[in-house]
Amino acid sequence: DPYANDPKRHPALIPSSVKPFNAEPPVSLLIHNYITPNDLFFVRNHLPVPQINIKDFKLDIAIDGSEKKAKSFTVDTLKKVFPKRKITTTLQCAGNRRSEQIKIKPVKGLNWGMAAISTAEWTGATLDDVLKHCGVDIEKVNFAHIQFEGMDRGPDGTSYGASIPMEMARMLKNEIIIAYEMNGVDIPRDHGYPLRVIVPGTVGARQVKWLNKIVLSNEESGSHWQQRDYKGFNASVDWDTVDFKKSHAIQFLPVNSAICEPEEGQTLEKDADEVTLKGYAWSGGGRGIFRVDVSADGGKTWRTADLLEKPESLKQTDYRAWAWVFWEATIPLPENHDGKVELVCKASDSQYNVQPDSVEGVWNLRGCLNNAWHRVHVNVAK
Ligand code: MTE
Ligand code: MO
Repeated sequence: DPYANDPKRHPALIPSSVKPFNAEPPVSLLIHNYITPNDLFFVRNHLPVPQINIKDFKLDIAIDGSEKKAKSFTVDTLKKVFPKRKITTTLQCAGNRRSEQIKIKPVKGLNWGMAAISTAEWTGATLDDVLKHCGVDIEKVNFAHIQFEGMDRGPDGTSYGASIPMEMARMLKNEIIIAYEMNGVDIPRDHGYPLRVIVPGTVGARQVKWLNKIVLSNEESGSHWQQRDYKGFNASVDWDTVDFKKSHAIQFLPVNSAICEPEEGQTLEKDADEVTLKGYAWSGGGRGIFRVDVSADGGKTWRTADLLEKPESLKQTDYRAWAWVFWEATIPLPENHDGKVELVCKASDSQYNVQPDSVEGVWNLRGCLNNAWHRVHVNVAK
């Protein structure tokens, strides 16, 4: 069993698959802590967790077609040679909220609820510093992509891999880090021990765990996950007509939000005339959240939620906002509600991108990128 050496996991995590291990925390716990505790951080593994002996571990940096220019670093060297950079980011899987798409029409992918998203403070060396040390200037280099390879391997021997365009590395200069700590401790095995790349504002799939190779190249990563997965399609594309070559790899994520309290199917207090909603909102690309709107009548009328203060130490602006915001709103219930109420939330980000209204409109055969208005149905006891 290639999964026999996987680490122990927190019993509160809700698995969507066990081998490989994939799990999300209960939503009530998700919004309990602005920084997700490591053992409650959602886990998305495509393969067995590799067993790594730190004594033998090296990160190789290579330039495509010129193996001679490869440089290697131990984790100790990364810690000693480069200034420590800390960054708090929210990491979201492209499949977050997929279960809402599955309800409409089956898709291929894990049945994620709304907690395939978590936030941590990462510490590491910036990619920029490390490349500079290798004689590479991100501003001037001619290669079009940066590829990342992990140490987890499939039965055919190929490892997990992904890439980002060099243009993104330039935009995110000083923000992309080769992380060795997660919330102040060594990165736990499930999350990439000993190294993972953190690309703020970007889909989880590019933030390669168990990172042991970086390649500068004119090609995107050739991996299955870059080429034949994690891409967007319209709702009419099916498995007979899909052409992965014609779609872009998902990178920066769209604006999203979800109601974590109350939960679907919950019964509110007897004769309640108002309801308190709590949840999260986040957008990719560094776009902060300008507003979260909530409705208690399925989206006919709206009120604006309160955005809760982020920790002072974050110092993130509306245009370099890498971490989520929590929000709350207490709103009246509609007068003629028949005991059933549809609660809705939607967020606007700092470029005034707004969540689309229907899951039908964003449905796709892989069930990725669900950022439709989030709806929760509750009962009101009479
Ligand atoms: N890196 C490696 N090496 N192997 C993986 O399976 N999964 C990716 C990404 N990096 C993956 C990986 C995906 S799809 C996501 S959403 C994130 O890791 C999940 O990170 P987490 O498990 O720390 O939450
Ligand atoms: Mo993912």
